[in-house]
Amino acid sequence: SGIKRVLAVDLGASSGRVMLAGYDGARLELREIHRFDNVPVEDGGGLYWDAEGLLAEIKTGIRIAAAEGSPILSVGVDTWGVDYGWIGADGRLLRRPHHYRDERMSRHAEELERRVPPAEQFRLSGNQPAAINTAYQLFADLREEPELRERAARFLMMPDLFHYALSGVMAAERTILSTGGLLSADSGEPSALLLERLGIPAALLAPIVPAGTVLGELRPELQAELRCGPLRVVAGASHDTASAAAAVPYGRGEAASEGVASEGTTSKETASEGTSSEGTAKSPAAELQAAGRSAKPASLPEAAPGALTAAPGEAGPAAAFISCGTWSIAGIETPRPVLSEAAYGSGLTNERCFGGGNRLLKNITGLWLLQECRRHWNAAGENLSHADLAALAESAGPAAARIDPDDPRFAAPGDMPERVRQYCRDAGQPVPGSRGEIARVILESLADAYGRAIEELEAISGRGVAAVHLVGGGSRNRLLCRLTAERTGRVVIAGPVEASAAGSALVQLAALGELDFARRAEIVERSFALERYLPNESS
Ligand code: ADP
Ligand code: LRH
Repeated sequence: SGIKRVLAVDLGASSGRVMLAGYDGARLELREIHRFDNVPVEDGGGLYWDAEGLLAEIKTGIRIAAAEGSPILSVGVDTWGVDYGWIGADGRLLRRPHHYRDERMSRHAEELERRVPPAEQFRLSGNQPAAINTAYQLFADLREEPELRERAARFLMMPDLFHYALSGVMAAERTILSTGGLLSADSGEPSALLLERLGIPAALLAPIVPAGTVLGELRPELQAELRCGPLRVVAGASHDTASAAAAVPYGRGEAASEGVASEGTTSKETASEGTSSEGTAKSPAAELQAAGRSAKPASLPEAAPGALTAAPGEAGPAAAFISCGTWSIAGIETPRPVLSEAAYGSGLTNERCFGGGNRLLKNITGLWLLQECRRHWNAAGENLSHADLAALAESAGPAAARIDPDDPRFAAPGDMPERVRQYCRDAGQPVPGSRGEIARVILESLADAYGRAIEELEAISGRGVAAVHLVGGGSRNRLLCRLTAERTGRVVIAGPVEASAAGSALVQLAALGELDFARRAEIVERSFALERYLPNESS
């Protein structure tokens, strides 16, 4: 048939999925083949990822997809940022990869700062100096486990690790490597200066490849084991945020907010047009009506997809995105890394895109806060789904307190509901009581943080932000979408939900010569139900 199929494996910090993407030349169809939780492992006080378990899940997904019988061209894996595994001289993983929330990093902060002052780290790499950065983690490992200097042949970032297991080829894909503070912002090559200051031997890095590199074929043993054909292994934009950004349908709906960004006021319209075709999902307009507010359909001009705003990196109004999963990453694409004092001071970071551009980003502690609350409540006998929590937050009504989602007290796993309460107590604010109230405090605080981040991105990039694309699992949370429209004062275009998998599929198909990436926005618009939320007056 004319349908080209690829497998997109998307591993988030909270869950993983194997998605089968079919492209017929116009639309991309994504179908979930296999989904699993990504559960960190605690061992001897350390926090790790179960890499072997994740590989087994990836293999299960490939096996199930192959059993359907239609030919599959390729498989590609994208994952969360900054983490990596150590590979020994025999080509095997030396031990479980550390989780970025592992607490060992606190023991090295002082020495790291002495070796590379944070402002210099930013200037050199373009990455905000956060404790979770790959460069810092490598430094900590080499100090705490000096034997690694003898035993380790390489370190491989998480997607590279899985691509290696699948193809036998070791490579360092640039978008994922660019999350860790190791690359020079200017060249995109390893920074010799940073490596030297941190005592990280350059030989530990695998050869660097650009996003969209066909690494090889699935290893013959795996083809036999999984009963599948010789599908290729493609290193796509293998950082999940880079993949998600590759699926942002820039151009759609931005014109609707003209005047909003420039005048700095919010639209008088209180409704947005729902385009969802998902099951029984209510449109935002219907939801607002249900909530007792007036709703009238917004008049949005029909325009050629992609024609409403300048492409990323060009002058003129831009669309920003917020990739909303375990983390919330607010970003805007720029032609080059932005290394100004203001960017550093505002906590922004720069990461590489598929195709070579730059993303100027703010990493905000995201739905992690809600995930940990859910874990805590469910451990105590509840059985709350993500949708249940969103509904509780909705019915709790506006929150009377706010937290700073990025406060360090929220970083490690633990009793998140109590930490939220304690934060409010310490700040002399009303303390939320019920589950819904706590969830509402979190969601409103996140939306506030998004509002601040969009202002900063706009000011520092010098590009007016006309619209915000909210993608990832969090785009399922209508309250969050609505609050984001309110607090950013911009039209919010929600979806795709599975943006990282969609981006992975688009990049794989482009790498195989089956898709023109320049048409991606139009393809995404045609393929996924996107919903628009207009900023309104009441909050
Ligand atoms: P990651 O890739 O980081 O693991 P996802 O993009 O899968 O994260 O997003 C997961 C988050 O999406 C959950 O923590 C939850 O807050 C939100 N989410 C998922 N499904 C729903 C839903 N039905 N309603 C509301 N929120 C949801
Ligand atoms: C989101 C993400 C983000 C950060 C974090 C560690 O999943 O990739 O961009 O790098 O994980």
